[in-house]
Amino acid sequence: MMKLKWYYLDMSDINKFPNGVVAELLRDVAAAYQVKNEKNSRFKIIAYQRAADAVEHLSSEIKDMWDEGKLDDIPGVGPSIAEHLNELFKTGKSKHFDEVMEGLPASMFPLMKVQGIGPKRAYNIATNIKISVNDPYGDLEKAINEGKVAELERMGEETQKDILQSLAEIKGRSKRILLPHAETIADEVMAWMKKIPEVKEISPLGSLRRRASTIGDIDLAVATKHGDKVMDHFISYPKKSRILGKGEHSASIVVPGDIQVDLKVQPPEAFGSLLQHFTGSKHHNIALREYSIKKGFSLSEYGIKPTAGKAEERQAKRGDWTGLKTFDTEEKFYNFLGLDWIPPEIRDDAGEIDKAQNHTLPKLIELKDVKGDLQMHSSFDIETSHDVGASSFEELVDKANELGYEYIAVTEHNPSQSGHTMQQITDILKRKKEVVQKLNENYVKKAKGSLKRIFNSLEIDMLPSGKLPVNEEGLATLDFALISIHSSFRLSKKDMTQRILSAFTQPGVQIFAHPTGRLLNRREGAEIDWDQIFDYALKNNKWIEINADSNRLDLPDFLVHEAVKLGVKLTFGTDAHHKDGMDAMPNAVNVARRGWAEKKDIVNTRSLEDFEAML
Ligand code: DGT
Ligand code: CA
Ligand code: CA
Ligand code: ZN
Repeated sequence: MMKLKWYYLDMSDINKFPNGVVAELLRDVAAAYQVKNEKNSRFKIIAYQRAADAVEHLSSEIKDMWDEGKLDDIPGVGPSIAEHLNELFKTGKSKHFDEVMEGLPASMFPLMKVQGIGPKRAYNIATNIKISVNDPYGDLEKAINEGKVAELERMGEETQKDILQSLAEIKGRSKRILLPHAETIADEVMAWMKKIPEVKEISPLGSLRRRASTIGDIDLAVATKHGDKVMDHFISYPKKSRILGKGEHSASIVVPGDIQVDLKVQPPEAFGSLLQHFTGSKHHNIALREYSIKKGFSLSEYGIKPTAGKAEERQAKRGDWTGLKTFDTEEKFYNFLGLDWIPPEIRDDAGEIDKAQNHTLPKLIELKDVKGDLQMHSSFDIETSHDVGASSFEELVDKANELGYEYIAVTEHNPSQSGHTMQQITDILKRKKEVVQKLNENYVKKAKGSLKRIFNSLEIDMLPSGKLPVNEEGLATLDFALISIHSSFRLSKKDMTQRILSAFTQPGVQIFAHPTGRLLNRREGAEIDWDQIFDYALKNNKWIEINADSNRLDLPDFLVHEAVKLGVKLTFGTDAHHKDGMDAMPNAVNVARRGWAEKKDIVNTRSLEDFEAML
C-alpha cells in the first residue's frame, strides 16, 4: 500500500482515489497555505477550496474522468491544480503538494474536521499535543479531558468545551447529502433513463421532491408499460458503483459518493398514486391515510380502494366503481379524496390537509418572484478577518443583470476589529461608500440592464455582548446593515437572545443574517428564543434572512413556517463569495416554500421602489 507523505487516510487502493479523498486532499492543501500564511497565498487558498467543492460534488469519479482525459472539463479546477492532480494520479504523489505540506504535522488535518478547529488551531494543537493519525479524535478527547487543550495559547476552557461538544456531534452524525448535490446526481440519472422510449415520464420522489435540505437517498419514479426493461436500463447506469437489487416494481443502485438511488416503476395509468405514495413525507402519508379511512378509502402506490365493510356501503351508495381505482396524475388522486393538490414541499402534516380540504392552501413563492439578492461579498479590500469574495463589484453587477435583478446589496464583512482602530474602520467604510456611489452613477447606469441600484451594506459580526465592531458614524455610511453571528455560538439561550436583540437596536441594522448559524452536517444552530426575536422583528420592522448557501439554508424551513404564521418579513441572500454563487437563489426559494412562504412574506420580491419604501 502506498501512502502519501503527509496523508492520514488509509488509502488501501491508491488506484481508486475516490472523490471524497481527493476533495479532502485539496482542502488540506488550502489549509496548509493558510497555516504558512505566505505572501499572495490568498487566491491560492480560494482556488484550492473551490476545486475541493467541485470535486466533492462531481457525479463521476474524478479518477475515471482523468482516465478519459477530462480533468480539464471540471469547472472550478484550474489548469495548475489539474496538472498537480495529473501527476498525483500518474505517479501516486505530487511534488507540489509535498512542498506545500512540508513541515506540517499530519495529525493536524483530521482535526480540522472538528467544528471550531480551523487550520491554525489544528496546527497549534497538533504541534503541542501528541495526536496520532490513527485515532486523532480519541487522542483529542483524551487531551481535553486532561485539560491540556485549554492550556494552549489562545484556547481556554470555553473553547475546549465547544470542541468537546463538536466531537460528540461528529460521533452522532448520520451521513446525508446536501440537496443541490442530490439534484445534480438525480438529473444525470434521469437523463440516462430518458434515453429509452419505454420511459414515458420520470420524476423525483421522497425528500428530493419535497426539496428537503438534506437527502438520505435519492428516489425516482418512472411511468412505463415495460417495468422490467426500464429497471434493466437503470441498473446498467454507466456511472454506478454497484447494484443493490432489482424487484418487481423497484430497483436500487449506488453511485459515486456512496449514494443510493432507488427507482420505482408503475404503468402510466397508476403513475399519480406512485408519485403520491413515495413522495411522503411519512408524516403526511400517515395523516392522509387517517383522513382517507374516515372517508372509507384505503391508499397505496397502486391507487385507492374502498375499505372493507363500511366502505362497501359507500361503494354501493356511489354505485360507480369497484375494487382498485387508479390515477394517472397526483392531482386526480388528491381531488378524488376531496382535496386540492398539495405542493410536495409542504407535505409534512403541518395543517396542509385541512387547508387542502378548505381550498385555502398558500400560493407558494416562486423563483421568478425574486427581484434582488441581499447578501453577497465582493473582492473590495475591506480588510476583514473573514474571507473576502473573489469577484469585483462590476462582475457582480453583470451577474445581477444576467439574473434580471433590479437591485443587489453588497455586504462585505466588517473590517477586522483586531487590526484597526474604530477611526480606521470608519475610514474604510467611507471609502467603500464612495466607490459604491460611483458605481451606481456610472457602471450601473451604463450597463443599461435590469439592475437599477446597488445598496451599500455590510455584514457585521455581533460581539458576544451584542455590541457591534462598527460605530454610529460607520453605520451611517450604509444604506442598511446585516448582523450575524460568527463566533461564540454556544451562549445560553437567554444570553444569545439578548445578544441578538441588542445588536438589532443599533441604527441602520435591518437584517439578521444566517440566523441560527447552523452548518448542515457540521454545526448545530445556536439556542435562540425565537418567540422573542420574531416578536421584536415584527414590531420594529426588522427582517430575518433565509441564506441560500446550501451548507446553511438558514433560517431553517420549520422556523420559516413559524415566522410566516406570525407575519415576520424575511429576505433572501445568496451569501455569494464569487459571482457564480449568486446562482444559489433557488435554494432559498426551496426553504421558503417548505416554510409556506408566499411572495408577500419575502421582502426582496418587491420592486425597487417598494423595497426602498419599506426601508
Ligand atoms: P430520506 O431518503 O431519508 O431523505 O427521506 P425520504 O422521505 O426520501 O424517505 P425514503 O427514501 O425512506 O422513502 C421515500 C418516501 O416514501 C417516504 O417519504 C415515505 C414514502 N413511503 C411510503 N411507503 C413507504 C414504505 O413502505 N417504505 C419506505 N421506506 N417509504 C415509504
Ligand atoms: Ca429518499
Ligand atoms: Ca429510498
Ligand atoms: Zn456570514
